[in-house]
Amino acid sequence: MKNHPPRTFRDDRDDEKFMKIALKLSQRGSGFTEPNPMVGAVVVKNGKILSCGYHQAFGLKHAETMALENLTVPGTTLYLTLEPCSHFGKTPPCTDLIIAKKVRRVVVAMVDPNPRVNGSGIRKLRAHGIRTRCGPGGDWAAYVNRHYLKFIKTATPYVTLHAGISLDGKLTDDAGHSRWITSEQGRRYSHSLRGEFSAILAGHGTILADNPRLNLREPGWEGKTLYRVVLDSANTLPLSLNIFQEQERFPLVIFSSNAAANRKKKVPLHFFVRHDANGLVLAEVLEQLSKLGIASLLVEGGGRVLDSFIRERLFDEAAFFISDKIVGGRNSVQIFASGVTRLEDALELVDCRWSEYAGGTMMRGFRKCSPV
Ligand code: AOF
Ligand code: ZN
Repeated sequence: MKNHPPRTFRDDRDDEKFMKIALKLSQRGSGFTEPNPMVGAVVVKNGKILSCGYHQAFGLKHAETMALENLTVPGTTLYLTLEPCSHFGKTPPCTDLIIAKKVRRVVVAMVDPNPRVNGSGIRKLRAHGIRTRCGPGGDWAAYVNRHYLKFIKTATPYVTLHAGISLDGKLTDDAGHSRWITSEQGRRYSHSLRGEFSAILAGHGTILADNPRLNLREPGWEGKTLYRVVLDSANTLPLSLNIFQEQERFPLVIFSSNAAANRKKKVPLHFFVRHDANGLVLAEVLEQLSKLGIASLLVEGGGRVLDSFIRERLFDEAAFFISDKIVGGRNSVQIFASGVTRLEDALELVDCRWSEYAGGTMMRGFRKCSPV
């Protein structure tokens, strides 16, 4: 057994500080790494950062490799937002590089639940006499990687509901129009939100009414691929719609009922699934999306689609853009038209964060008992 010096309070305080830097860094990969995680790495010696790295995009170098590959200094402390991998995947095990570079101490924010890692990275480092601490920044790390964590643990995409609603919870006016319930700035924020996800989903009604492109137009997402998922039970959407354009960068995935009269595939990723009284069976839709490697899904509406996801509790998070307008109207579409019968059954969102913008407020909150 090696004799390690006792850990001082100074060490602990620095661990939190450097892990925060690694976590901020990791988020630069947001939207580009899925279905793999965002990871940040910071290499420190004598209280100074010598190098750092982050996982930039799916299939590219792991964060640890980016931070260590050109480093020649031994005896460093390595801060990692996720346990290092110890398996041969698209890249060799990062633990081997950490050992070869004679890193003295490794601090990880959390264990990687990927069954191919799941503690083995930490065990390997310890077996080679590298002091390893797990935990600092763990809550933040789990929040940052919530898409990855749900997908790796349940093989189901992380689902976020997105809606632009009036102050009185309406998605449309009395005549059924939704343009524009939210302000210009709210719409820009909500477009940018799309970039954080692997896929975006909309129903047949929205596609016909708005003829949206469902693409990424805001700065910062250049080069990102985004799957567009459309629910079209009867398979009746005309090919002249905007959604059929730009399929190279924004692949189109269509789901129709296996009872549709027209069973002809309109795009290569056209799937026919079961249909019940409420529409397409969403669990089957999600299962198929997970087979495509889609780790996260932003559900953009319209009213019927949002209602189904809420009714079946098939969401993890909600991002609502609430405008400073009262719309009213008996025929206007509500956010959850089918509702609950008793107040005790109302859906509760937890850990809600509110931010203001010109003309409205954005709320992001989580479904209680989300499996993450
Ligand atoms: C990443 N980036 O910085 C780290 C990862 O298929 P591979 O070889 O890229 O391995 C993917 C797995 O490696 C991933 O699911 C996670 O368990 C582990 N760590 N992955 O993409 C990184 N550190
Ligand atoms: Zn790795």
